[in-house]
Amino acid sequence: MTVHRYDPFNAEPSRAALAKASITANEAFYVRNHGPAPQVDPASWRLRVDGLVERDLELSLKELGTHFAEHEVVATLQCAGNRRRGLIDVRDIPGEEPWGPGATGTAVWCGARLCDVLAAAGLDDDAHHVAFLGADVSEEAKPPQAFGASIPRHKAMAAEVLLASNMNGRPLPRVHGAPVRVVAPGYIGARSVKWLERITARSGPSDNYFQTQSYRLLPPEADPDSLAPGEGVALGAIAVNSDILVPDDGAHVPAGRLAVAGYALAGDDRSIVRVDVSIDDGGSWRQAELLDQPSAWSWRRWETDVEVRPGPVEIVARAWDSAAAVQPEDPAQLWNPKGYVNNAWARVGVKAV
Ligand SMILES: Nc1nc2c(c(=O)[nH]1)N[C@H]1C(S)=C(S)[C@@H](COP(=O)(O)O)O[C@H]1N2
Ligand SMILES: [Mo]
Repeated sequence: MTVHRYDPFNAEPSRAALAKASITANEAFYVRNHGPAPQVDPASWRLRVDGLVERDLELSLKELGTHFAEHEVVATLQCAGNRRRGLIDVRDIPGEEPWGPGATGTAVWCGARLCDVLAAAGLDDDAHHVAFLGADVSEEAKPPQAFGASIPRHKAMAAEVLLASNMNGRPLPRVHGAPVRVVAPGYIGARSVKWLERITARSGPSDNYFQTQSYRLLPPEADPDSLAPGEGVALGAIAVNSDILVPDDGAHVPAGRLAVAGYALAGDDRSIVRVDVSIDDGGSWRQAELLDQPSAWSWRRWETDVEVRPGPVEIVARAWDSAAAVQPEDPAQLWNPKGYVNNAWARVGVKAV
């Protein structure tokens, strides 16, 4: 893992580690923390459900596990800051982690469905959003506060959203939010709140810093340090994206036939329908083969091969989703002050010898 920061811990795996399998090993799964990872005692942990509900709930880990059926969802998480380095290359983004390709990963998540827990509490008619609060306190937030987020009611009631206590067949690791985290597939990673302690039904979105001031798409001229809450647009569903995982950027490869592989991810309920690969900067494209997807909520891996002549070669890729959205070519058009959602064409440079 490349460690961007030790305190709080932030790290991402290499392209090669991500390329290994369609399910990312826990040890190779990126970690994105905004504060110190809390050590939560599972015996005394309680999940509170309150706000615009008919009945407040307070659930122990055992109650969550026995009163609610366990479900499994294979889902890809992706940080809104994934591939930020491509935006930093356009113009510097001070104070934000320079994530490369690895702030994403796919796991088998297991736990109660959020919609089942919300049904037990009974959502009021005017509960249009469901907010989450974690146990970790972030000094990054102004003022310092626990990490929180919200998702709209229709997403909160969707079957794919889990309160996960298990990741790839193992108890949820501490860095990934033990004992229980939200997994909101198809939404930016920031909505999948770790070390979950509280679920609040609200008429509006969460008023937590990470919903009202951070993880927002701002116009290029906005100053992220003097934002009024609510400026810009809160990120939610993920935009179509892809990356090349093989070969690695900067690799020396034999001239001739070269295997190229990667992943593509469509946000929310969309799917990947096509991936194009080019070695002449988009002058001509060939369609990659789309591999079987472990679930509708996971990335779609793809592969193809290209013929490379000796010398430097830049390989580019772009994915299309079922809403006919395609990745844009130019990261300069996407640059934003917090460096979110770089879904420009994937690029890796190799030298064929
Ligand atoms: N409580 C809490 N939840 C959190 C975060 C956090 O810092 N604290 N980071 C969020 C962000 S920005 C992302 S991208 C994902 C990362 O999940 P992971 O570290 O398990 O990969 O968790 C989200 N949930
Ligand atoms: Mo994130």
